[in-house]
Amino acid sequence: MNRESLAKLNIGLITHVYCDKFKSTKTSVYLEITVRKRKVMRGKKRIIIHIDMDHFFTAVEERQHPEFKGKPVVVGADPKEGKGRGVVSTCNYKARKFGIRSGIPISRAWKLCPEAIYQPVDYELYRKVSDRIMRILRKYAEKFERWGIDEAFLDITSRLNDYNEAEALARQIKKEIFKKEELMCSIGVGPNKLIAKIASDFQKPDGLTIVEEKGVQRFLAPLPVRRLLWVGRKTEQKLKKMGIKTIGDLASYDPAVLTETFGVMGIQLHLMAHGIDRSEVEERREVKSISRDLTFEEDTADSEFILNTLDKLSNEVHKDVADQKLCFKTVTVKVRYENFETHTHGKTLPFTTNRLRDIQKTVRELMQDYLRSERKIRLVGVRVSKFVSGKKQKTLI
Ligand code: TTP
Ligand code: MG
Repeated sequence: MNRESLAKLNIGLITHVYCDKFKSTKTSVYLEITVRKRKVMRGKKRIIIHIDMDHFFTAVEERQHPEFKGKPVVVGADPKEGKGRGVVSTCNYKARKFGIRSGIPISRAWKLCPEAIYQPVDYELYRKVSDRIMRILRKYAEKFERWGIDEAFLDITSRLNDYNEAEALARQIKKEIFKKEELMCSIGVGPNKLIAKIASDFQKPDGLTIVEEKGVQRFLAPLPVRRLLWVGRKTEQKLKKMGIKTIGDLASYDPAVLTETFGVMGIQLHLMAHGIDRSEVEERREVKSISRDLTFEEDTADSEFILNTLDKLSNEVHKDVADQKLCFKTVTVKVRYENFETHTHGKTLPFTTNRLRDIQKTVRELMQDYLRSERKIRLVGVRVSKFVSGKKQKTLI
């Protein structure tokens, strides 16, 4: 595909881009991206709040166990005195001082801080707490969007007049969450979701960061590109090789080269670096997928054992699905071999269902290819997705 058609395709795909002009010649393609002032100015400028709970799982554990106070706490797999094989879900700020982070092997966490308190993951409890927090938040906004287990966006434009009022509201939200749940959160306030989210992460824990539209560029410029949504480690490395470390570097980079290098995401990167994000705060299905993973005590090629484990994981997933009165269409398995090579394989059923046996049967079917080889498996997982609410479901048992 040549540069011109690539860029045209990109424009077609990114429907929310504010693109007034698109110019292209044989040798250069560039997008002139300007905010459509007419349209934006006609309406009131948006004020968006993003709330993210501080070290959520461990904060809930600390609340349940006052004796943990002041100690490093890690929630995740059993460390088994350094021989454990799962990962850290999260840890409190005291444990972060030792270098522990979400996602690192639990064995490494143990090496970094054997004296920390290690707690298993209690999803059911965290979900209940999360549901209560979301109920508190929802009432503050006309438009509310739960973004994950411990974060949400609120569009408060229609209820407030300016950023002073937004600041007062943010403080009130913090106060109410603390009073009712004894938990702390960090809040970001900004002209769109992107800025609000980056702002909530800016001063953690117990932070409140307000970025008005006129201060967006100044706020973003010194931050590392990794702070932008969708910039993962790989993109970060690629940008680094291009000499782009900060969001300011990215903002001043030629968008044509970004598009050429990253395709559709190049435009997105350019827009994000300029703090542009038109996406709406919208209520949507609260969960996109429900999953459970398990790392085996020892790598194994024992088919029966693996399938029995998957049945148990299916059972746990099903419990969550039933609790939330959901019906699903897609079932996916995850397999990680001993060399960490990881595969996911999914199947969309021709019907929607909420039955355990549909999960178990599909999982067993999907696993067949992976069990034929003698390769040892380290981790397996089950995920269901493509939900419809149980209430809307007509074709159930
Ligand atoms: P985060 O909000 O990313 O992390 P956090 O709330 O623990 O810490 P912070 O104060 O920096 O916001 O994630 C919310 C919860 O999601 C977290 O408490 C545990 C869970 N989680 C995982 O299980 N695995 C992960 O890799 C991450 C990042 C989070
Ligand atoms: Mg959090």
